[in-house]
Amino acid sequence: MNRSDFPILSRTVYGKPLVYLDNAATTQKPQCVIDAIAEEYCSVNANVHRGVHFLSTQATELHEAARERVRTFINATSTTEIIFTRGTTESLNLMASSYGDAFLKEGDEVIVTEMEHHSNIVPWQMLRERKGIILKAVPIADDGSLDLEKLETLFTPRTRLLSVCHVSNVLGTMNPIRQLADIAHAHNAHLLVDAAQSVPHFPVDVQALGCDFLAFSGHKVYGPTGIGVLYGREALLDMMPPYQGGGEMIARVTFERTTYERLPFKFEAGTPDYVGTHALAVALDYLSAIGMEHIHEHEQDLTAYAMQRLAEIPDLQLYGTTPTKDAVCAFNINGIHHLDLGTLLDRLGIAIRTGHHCAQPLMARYGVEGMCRASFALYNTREEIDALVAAILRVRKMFV
Ligand code: C6P
Repeated sequence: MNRSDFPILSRTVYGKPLVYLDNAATTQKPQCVIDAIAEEYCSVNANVHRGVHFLSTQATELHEAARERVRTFINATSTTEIIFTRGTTESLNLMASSYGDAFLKEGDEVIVTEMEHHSNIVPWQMLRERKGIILKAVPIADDGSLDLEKLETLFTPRTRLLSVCHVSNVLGTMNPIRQLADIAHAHNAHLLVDAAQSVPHFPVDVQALGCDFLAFSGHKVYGPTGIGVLYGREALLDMMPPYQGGGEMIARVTFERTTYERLPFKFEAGTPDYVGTHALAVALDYLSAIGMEHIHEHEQDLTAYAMQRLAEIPDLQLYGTTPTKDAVCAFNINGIHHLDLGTLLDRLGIAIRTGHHCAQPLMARYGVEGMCRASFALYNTREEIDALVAAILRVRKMFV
């Protein structure tokens, strides 16, 4: 993997080389993505789907080509199934709102898991307040794997949706999505996948997974911030009402009645982030050129190496120890507060995330307030993991 494609990786912090291990929060951007943003503003910029003029047509072509690029990247059957949003969070809020309106009545049930990010919990709780739906959470085992037996017992005839992360942003657990799709469908429920932490790391094929909906963020997949995707099966999206009203999403407006645009525009009110969509497509091209299988292999090696090296540190507790685990290592060290450890590592040039990782119910499950988390990307190296371990040992000496 070519680190020199990522300009930020050559900078120093506090006079130390940057060791960036906070990739689950956001990934760094390759030069081609940065250039794509600058070039579009320099030479193409115009609003899309509106003008007949040259620039608007060109910007629209780039924007719709990006939709096709996303389609091929996740192997959706049609671009009508690719909705651009601001990110995973907005995709999941769109689901709670529109899917909630179309498919959920008072007393209907949505099942999530104990390892969900707040983005896949809070929108359903807000819907519960509005509509009186029932929200259930599948428990996890100590190693961070889903309790599939328990999951089966949570389904009732009122269960409409199972909504799960593909990969946990804290534990790194890779959930068996194909199996979960089969379980959900056997109970006449739909499956929504929060793929924020899987699309950046390995090939994701929505048809092979058998999911009904899938969400991810551009900024975690080496693209820009402020752009994301919701994939949905066309037949289901067709049955869902718009999420927001305004320009772009209408067919005809009178004061008496408004009709809506066809898919996917029905869900895309307002000027879209067309520079973001193009830059996202450039990021996906960059990943495809390297090969998602190749990236996965590299990150699996880093994850296994990091787990092994971290386990050598005395008093270190690892969270998430399933064999099917990817790109994330969460840990605490007895006697050192996670914020202190993160702050001191930062002074040594090492960026990790500390805190509750937007997964407070998961922290409660493990009886902690927070954790440290190192998370990997295609440009990380075993040497950086060695640097992390050496720095942790150095900090630990200050406390024992
Ligand atoms: N997790 C992390 O450090 P947004 O913020 O919309 O791009 O993504 C939200 C989100 C949803 N689901 C999962 C599994 C996630 O990991 C995230 C984002 C970051 O873990 C920031 S909190």
